[in-house]
Amino acid sequence: MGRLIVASNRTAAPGEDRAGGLAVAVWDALAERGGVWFGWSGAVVAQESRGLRIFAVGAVDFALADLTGAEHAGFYLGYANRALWPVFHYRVDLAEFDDAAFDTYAAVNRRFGRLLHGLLRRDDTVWIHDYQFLLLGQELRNHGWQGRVGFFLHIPWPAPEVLAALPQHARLARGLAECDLIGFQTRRDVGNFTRYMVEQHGAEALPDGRLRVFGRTLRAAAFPIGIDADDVMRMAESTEARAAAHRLGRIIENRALVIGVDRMDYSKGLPQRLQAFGRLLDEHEGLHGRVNLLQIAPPSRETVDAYRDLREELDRLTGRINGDYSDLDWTPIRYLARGYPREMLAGLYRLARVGLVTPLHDGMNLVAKEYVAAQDPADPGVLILSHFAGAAEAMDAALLVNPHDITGTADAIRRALEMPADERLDRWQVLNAGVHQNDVAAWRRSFLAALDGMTEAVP
Ligand code: ADQ
Repeated sequence: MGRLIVASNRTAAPGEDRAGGLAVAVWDALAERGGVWFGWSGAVVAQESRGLRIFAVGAVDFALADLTGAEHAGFYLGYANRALWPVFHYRVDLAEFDDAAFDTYAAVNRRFGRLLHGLLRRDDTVWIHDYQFLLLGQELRNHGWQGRVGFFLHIPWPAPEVLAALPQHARLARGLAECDLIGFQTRRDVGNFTRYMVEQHGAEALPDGRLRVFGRTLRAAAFPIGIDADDVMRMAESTEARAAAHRLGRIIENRALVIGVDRMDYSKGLPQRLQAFGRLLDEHEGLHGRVNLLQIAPPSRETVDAYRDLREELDRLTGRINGDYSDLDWTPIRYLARGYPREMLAGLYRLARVGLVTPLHDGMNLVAKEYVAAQDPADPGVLILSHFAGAAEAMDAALLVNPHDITGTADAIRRALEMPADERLDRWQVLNAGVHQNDVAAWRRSFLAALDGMTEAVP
């Protein structure tokens, strides 16, 4: 079996955060098979250095390219984060359609495609990740690459009516179709993708489930990503986890804890979540002084305006709710705009009676799975999960909510707080079994098995 070549915008090269589930999964796959992890170095440099930095870490070779300032602005901050991210998360209103940014996006995919192609050997398998590299497969083909190319999209594939708003959607779809296997988080994404290809590009569904489009045959399928559940369970019992739970526990005393943990992003439904908690307090005086919301949300992409606006909105909402309800010895919302080590998070998940995961749209949402895996099996908490998280497709033993329905979400929090122990346990056992069974190792194995099993790499 040939080498595995993974291409992703960020890698787990030394100095990067290697603790995330995806980093671990990709790392294991590369270590098992031998291979190369190709991507952006994270550095933004002057025009001169445009080659690859190649070095080995154990069995894994890294091949990293820098971005110039103009590339970083147009490709990453521009097209990827100001156009693709909002449209794919149904926020066409926040998207900025800038032709020049798209040109830079295409040019970076072209340059990275050339660099990546230079690394490839005949029997390698290429696995491209996410929305930054929708055109990378096509660039490899342009250089004559005929081997297998897989692609996995970590974010949702939106409904065709929404995607059609993106001026370059057809160009992107044409490029993506050069991949042999296109993996999505959910069946809903596969359905949206298939319908888009059929309606917009006349794709034909073949009897074996593959799609014939743009003169190529490809397969689209769902591979829901998981976490390293054993590792999260272990972390939740670590000294660091216990210390974090103890530190917070001293302050909240015997009040029930509701926890939210998210990258600060408008897709995560944070204002609606705070409003729902506010509504809970509006409607249930009996809960005053008896419940706390801990929201951890480290800012991300702060140079993009929409993210600065979100930060201000969250500051304002927290201030208002705390202003309305705080007492001498109780502040209802603790809002921490920073990241924490994963062990500490696991300890806080375990302490929390309720895990509140209410994105407006999310490819999967790993926090939902981490919350479940971190629970005390003898006394687990309750997961409240948005219908619009990819995770909801397989986690219907959670309390599922529509995050736009503020009253409905507030009711779900109350129900979770009052849930009898036997129901909590029943629901958690179902969720936990799924999280362990469909873990991140199962995800990468099933994707790579499907890709390896594709006999006709190129029609
Ligand atoms: P993200 O949008 O980043 O990922 P998510 O799946 O929730 O969202 O993963 C976030 C990760 O960051 C989790 O592992 C979480 O523990 C960690 N994290 C979040 N807040 C943190 C904090 N304050 N401190 C430390 N760690 C924190 C994208 C897609 C998702 C998809 C993943 C994986 O948007 O839908 O699930 O990729 O495919």
